[in-house]
Amino acid sequence: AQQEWTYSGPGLVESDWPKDYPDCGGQKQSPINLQARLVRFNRSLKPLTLKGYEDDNLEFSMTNNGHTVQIALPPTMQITDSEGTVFRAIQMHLHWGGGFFELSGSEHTIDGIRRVIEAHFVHFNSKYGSYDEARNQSDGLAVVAVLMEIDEYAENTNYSPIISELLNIQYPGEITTLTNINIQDLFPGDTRHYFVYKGSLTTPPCTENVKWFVFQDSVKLSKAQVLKLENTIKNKNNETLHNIYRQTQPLNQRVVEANFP
Ligand code: SG7
Ligand code: ZN
Repeated sequence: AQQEWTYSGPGLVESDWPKDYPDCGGQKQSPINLQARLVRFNRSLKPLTLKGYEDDNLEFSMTNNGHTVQIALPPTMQITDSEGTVFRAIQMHLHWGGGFFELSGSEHTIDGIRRVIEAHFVHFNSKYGSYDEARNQSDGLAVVAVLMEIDEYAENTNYSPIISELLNIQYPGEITTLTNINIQDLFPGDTRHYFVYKGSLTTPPCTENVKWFVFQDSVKLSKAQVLKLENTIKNKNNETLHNIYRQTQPLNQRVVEANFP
């Protein structure tokens, strides 16, 4: 029987993921350190086109799945990449740090610096009929990553609907409904510039079929908003979820591109 995966235990700890999930030991894993010196500037990469994201009359379910908080997104929300490939949304979730030392908890780092929070918007290639069909295809997935930082006292009201519902999903399996939220507003104001590379899911099964887009610009949350996220959500052992990010993985033969110098 497979043990439940975790970051630091009890259960299958990060360094042991490859024992039960062989792809986690692969050569194209995520996250990575985005090292400016090694990034290839490609001026022909166009900005992502977002469609269906701006609709603000929708309701979304948000759940605590024991590993993170996750918001279900409809397939009508889609991104088109520079090559014209259309990816449909399935969900967004967050990675954070916290704990006694108030550590940062993003998954990607930039020149070795970890940001406070990282949001992942998971998409599947629209040439497949559903996420389940796409999930094991080599060109199946795309994840758009938003890095977040602290702006001490400035509440980010775009994120307030999420933060204020967290108390209703403290425990794994709990589910709540978000209203009055605009998903496009969860992205940075300027989404033109991004890093792009080929990698994997950052959790088991670590499938190496993810086209990663990491926006250059970050989003800012107030200190109070960050602390509420870091200190509210519990796992199934009734422990507060802290530092739910994977260590950066070797770049190996890959090249990271960016559409900004
Ligand atoms: C989070 O990250 C969850 C997972 C997600 C995983 O733990 O949101 O989603 C579910 C449905 O549990 O796994 C397959 C999948 O989306 C890895 O996603 S990530 O690579 O973007 N971090
Ligand atoms: Zn993630």
